[in-house]
Amino acid sequence: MKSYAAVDLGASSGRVMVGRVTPDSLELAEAHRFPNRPVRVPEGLRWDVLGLYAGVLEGLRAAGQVDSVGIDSWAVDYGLLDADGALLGNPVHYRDARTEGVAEKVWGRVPAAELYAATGLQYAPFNTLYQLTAARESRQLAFARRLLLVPDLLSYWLTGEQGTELTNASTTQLIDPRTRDWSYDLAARLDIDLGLFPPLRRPGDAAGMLRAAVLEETGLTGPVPVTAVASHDTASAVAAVPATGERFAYICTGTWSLAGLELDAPVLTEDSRAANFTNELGLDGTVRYLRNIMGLWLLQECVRAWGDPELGGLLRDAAAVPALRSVVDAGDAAFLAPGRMPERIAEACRASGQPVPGTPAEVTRCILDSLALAHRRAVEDAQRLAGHPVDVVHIVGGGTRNALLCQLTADACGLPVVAGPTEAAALGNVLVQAGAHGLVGDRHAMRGLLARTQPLTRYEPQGGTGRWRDAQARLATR
Ligand code: ADP
Ligand code: LRH
Repeated sequence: MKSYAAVDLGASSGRVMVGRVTPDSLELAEAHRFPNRPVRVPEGLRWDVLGLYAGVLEGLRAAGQVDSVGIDSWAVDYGLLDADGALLGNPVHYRDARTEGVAEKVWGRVPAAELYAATGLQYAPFNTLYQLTAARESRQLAFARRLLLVPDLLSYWLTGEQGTELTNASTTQLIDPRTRDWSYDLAARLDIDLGLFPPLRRPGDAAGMLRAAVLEETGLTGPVPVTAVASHDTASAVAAVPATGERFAYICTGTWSLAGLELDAPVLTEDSRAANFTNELGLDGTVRYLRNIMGLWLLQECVRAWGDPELGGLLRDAAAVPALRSVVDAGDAAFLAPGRMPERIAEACRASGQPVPGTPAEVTRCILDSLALAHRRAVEDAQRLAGHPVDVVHIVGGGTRNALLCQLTADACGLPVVAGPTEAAALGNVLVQAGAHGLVGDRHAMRGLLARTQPLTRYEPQGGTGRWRDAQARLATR
C-alpha cells in the first residue's frame, strides 16, 4: 500500500486529502480543509495565496508520512516572481474586473475565430491571455521574470523547483491543443513573453522534493517527492469520472459546472466556437471538450447574501417549490462578478417576463432548475458538435451532495445520472501519483478502480424532457 497527499484547492475551499492505494483498493480521507476566501483590496479582488500555502503546510502535517504529494487548483490564475524568485504581489482573482473590455482589444490584433482555431479555447474574459493583456502596462509585469500558475507556484514553494504543468497551461489560451505545446506564433503576435513560463511538465512527471524547511515545518521525514498531477482541478476531476465505457458525458460540479465530453482530438470548428465550447487538455493525450456554466457559485453567492442559512434546509424547501417557474441563463457571464446575486437573478427573471422568485427557497429553486437546464444544453450541444453520443451522465464534485440538482439534471437530460465521487479532483490527483509510481495503469484502469471502490448514486430520468425543451425555448427567444 502507498499513501499520497492530494492538495486540492477549489475556489471555495482548499483541502489536503490522503489517498491510500493498492492495485485493488482506493481509500480517501480528509486531513485538513480550509476556506478559500478572496480579499478585496483597493486595487481589486485578490487570492490570499499565503493563507492557502499555510493551509497546505498544515494539511501536510495532518496528513502524516506519505509517499508523494500532488497539487491541483482552479485554472487560469498565476503569481509573478521577480529576479530573486520572490512573489510580486497577491495573485489577481479571475473574477476581478481588470479584464473588462480587454478581449475586444485582443481581437483587434488576432480575430476571435483565429484565436479559437489556434487554441481551441472558449471565450472567457479571465483566460490568462486576456489577464496578461490587461496587465501589459503594469510595473509588476515589467519587473516579473517568472510566471507560475497557482499549483505550480505552491509546488515551487514546497520544492524550490519550477515548471508549468500542461493540463493547467491549456487553460491559458496559449497552448495549441493539437501539438500540446505552446502556441508560439500567437504569443508573438500578442507580444506575450512565453519565456516567463518555466518549461512544460506533464502529469506524472517528477516535480522535485519537499525542501528541508518544509519537512521540518510539516514533521515529515524526507525524501518526499512532489509529483506533477493533472494540476487543473477539472482535469483531475475528469480523470476520476468512474465511467466504464466511452459513451459518457461528465459534469464537474462545484463553484463551476464544467459539462462535456472526453475526446481523442480537439473540435475546432466555427460551430464549436459559436457554442463556446473549450478544448482543454487531459490525461493520456485526451481533450476535455466542455462548456463552463456558472455552477453552484450562483447559490454560494445567494447564501452569502442571506447570511449563511443552513444548506440542507434551503434545499429541502426548494424541492417543495413548483418546478421551472422561472429560469435564467446559467451560462451568462453577467453572473461572473461577486455581489447582489439574489437581486441579479430576480432582475434577469423580470427582464425576461417570468415570475420573479422572492423567497430564498424560490431563488434556490430557480438556480437549480437553471443549472439543470444549462447541463442539458451543454450535454446535448457537446454530443452534436463532437459527433459523440452518450448513454449516461456522470456528475462528480461537491454538487453530488445536492440530490435535487442530480435528479433535475437526470430529468433535464433525459439520461441516467451517476453521481460520485464527491472529491473527484483529489481522487484524480491521487491516482495520477499512483500511476506515476506504477501502482495503477492508464485512465481506463483508474476508472475501473474508482467504479469498483467508490460509493456512487444513480438517478433515473423522470417526467419526460418536454417541459425542459419548453423552458429552453423560453430562454432562447428572449
Ligand atoms: P470547489 O472545489 O469549486 O471549491 P466543491 O466541489 O467543494 O467546490 O463544491 C462546493 C459546493 O458543493 C458548494 O457550493 C455547495 O453548493 C455544494 N455542497 C457542499 N456541501 C453540501 C451539502 N451538504 N449539501 C448540498 N450541497 C453541498
Ligand atoms: C474550476 C475551474 C474551471 C475554470 C475556473 C476558472 O475550479 O478550474 O475549470 O474554468 O475554475
